[in-house]
Amino acid sequence: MLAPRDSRSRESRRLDGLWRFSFDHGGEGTAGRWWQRPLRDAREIAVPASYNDLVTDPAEREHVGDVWYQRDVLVPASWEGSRIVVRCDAATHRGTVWIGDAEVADHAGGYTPFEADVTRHVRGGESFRITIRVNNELTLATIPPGVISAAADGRKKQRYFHDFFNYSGLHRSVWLYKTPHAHVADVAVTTDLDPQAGAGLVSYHIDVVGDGPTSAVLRDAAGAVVAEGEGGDGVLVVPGVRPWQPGDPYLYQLEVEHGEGAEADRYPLPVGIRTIRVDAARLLLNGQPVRLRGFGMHEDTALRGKGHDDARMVRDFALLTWVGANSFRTSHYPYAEEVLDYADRHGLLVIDETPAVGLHFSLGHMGDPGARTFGAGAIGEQAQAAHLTAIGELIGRDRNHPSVIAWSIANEPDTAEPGARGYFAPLVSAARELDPGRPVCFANVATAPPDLDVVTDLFDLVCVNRYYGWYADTGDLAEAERNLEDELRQWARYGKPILVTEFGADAMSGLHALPPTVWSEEYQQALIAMSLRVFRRVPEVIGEHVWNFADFATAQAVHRPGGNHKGVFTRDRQPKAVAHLLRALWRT
Ligand code: BDP
Repeated sequence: MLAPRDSRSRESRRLDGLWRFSFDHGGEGTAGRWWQRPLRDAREIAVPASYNDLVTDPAEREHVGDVWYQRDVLVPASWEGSRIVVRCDAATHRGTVWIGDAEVADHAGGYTPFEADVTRHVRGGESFRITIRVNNELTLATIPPGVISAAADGRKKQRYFHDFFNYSGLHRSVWLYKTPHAHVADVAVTTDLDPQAGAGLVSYHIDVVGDGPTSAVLRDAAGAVVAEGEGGDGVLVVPGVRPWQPGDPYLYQLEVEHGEGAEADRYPLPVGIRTIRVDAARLLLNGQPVRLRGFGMHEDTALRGKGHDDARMVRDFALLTWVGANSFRTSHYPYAEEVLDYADRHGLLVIDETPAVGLHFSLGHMGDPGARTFGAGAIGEQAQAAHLTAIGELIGRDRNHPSVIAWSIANEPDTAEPGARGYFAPLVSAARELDPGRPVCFANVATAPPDLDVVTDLFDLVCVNRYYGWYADTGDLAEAERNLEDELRQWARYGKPILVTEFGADAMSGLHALPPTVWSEEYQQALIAMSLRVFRRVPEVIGEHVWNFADFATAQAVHRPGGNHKGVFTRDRQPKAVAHLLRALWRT
């Protein structure tokens, strides 16, 4: 799905700001048709933002069910006669949209966009009422999964199996945009390099609606035309190509056109020309081995929760550069498209993850000992269908980003359970079919080591989350060092690149201990230093992503004092001691 972009033929407006807002504690809004009139007793709330940390009542912060957003929108008079679309970048976890009295869209999946053609419901120069119902319930049919129960007073209670707070609401922009009726509906681009000829290849496929010719023009960053093509499919040859890579994230601009003459629709798409390939135990970017240094991250800040915020994004990327990182994983859901655009422009490599987190019902403090995950009554056909949709929407949204180098289709599923193989095999095939060009991976959990895991051979990379020295061998870094190396050497037998997608320790900023003990900044530093030493002794390890970039909010739990403190940076993005160590090691 194409992100809204302005051009000669397209114009867009973000409907960000204050919306009317109501909690639907009694679950009455749908039967009461709340979209048909101004919301009663509404307060104002900010969009984009999670609503949870903007309120003061615990029952509202932890609300499970529907909330309602509403506002009036004026359509510019000059848009009359155009095709008009409403788009919602993220409604977590389900969004339903009404324009006036008409339902125009309903979408499950909290981190991918959806849109509706609303041309027949609105008029240029007039206002309309938009109402969005957002539901945050997680069940065995959703990705991520959860279980809902009833409290004694009748309130719904949400349980989930992942370690970040279930922030809810309109987390990203809502848009109104216009295009011509005959328009570019979608564009898919893949790129290749011909080193002998020193040329780049840009293959494109354009989906259109309506009559008229279709064409594509590729310009360099200075605006000079480097190649042109006619028709909806083609391969553009770029002599003297300047490949996209960290340190030199050079972007060409593809302008796709469809329709007649001055009325034609134009869609501009930045294109980075690069290749990514797995060759035995090496990951090759533009034919050269690449080593990944970076983090698993979260979209998480005080007050805004998971609401996208350009200020946070700019600060996060400044810190990534400062610390010497070249990559990150969008743990544990697709991030805002603005983040990927920014990564494209700044040369960061991204492992792009679906929201399939918590598919492990017996895991540690979040699960129940012995609980089964895969099969009827648990993660069954409905969840698998939702997971498949999530993979399709992730790839459909992000496939044109040069920064995205791999798809991670799940985090820490219970892949020691035999049922995991039947569950994952079709999902991996679907991902490969949708994008034959990028490696497919998932992040393996500690309870599924090489002798128990049943799915790793299906994937291109071995990605492991390991907490030796923290959840295992707590406080004993000598033992942790032996066990970590021993396990990585077992994974090396797959002959595939190994990326350690998580390792780390909680550290309370300002807590010091010599000799180092758990929860101190010194212990976090010692554990990470130990882990990096081990990774450098195992040649198949091609990357290290510390968990986590910054401290983040979780569900309330006795072992999570104010959230998860495995951040290398605090939640307000200041360095802990370990940040300086990483900077010294990564920037050399
Ligand atoms: C892993 C999860 C991650 C958690 C982390 C932790 O992948 O989401 O936050 O452990 O416990 O199990 O800190």
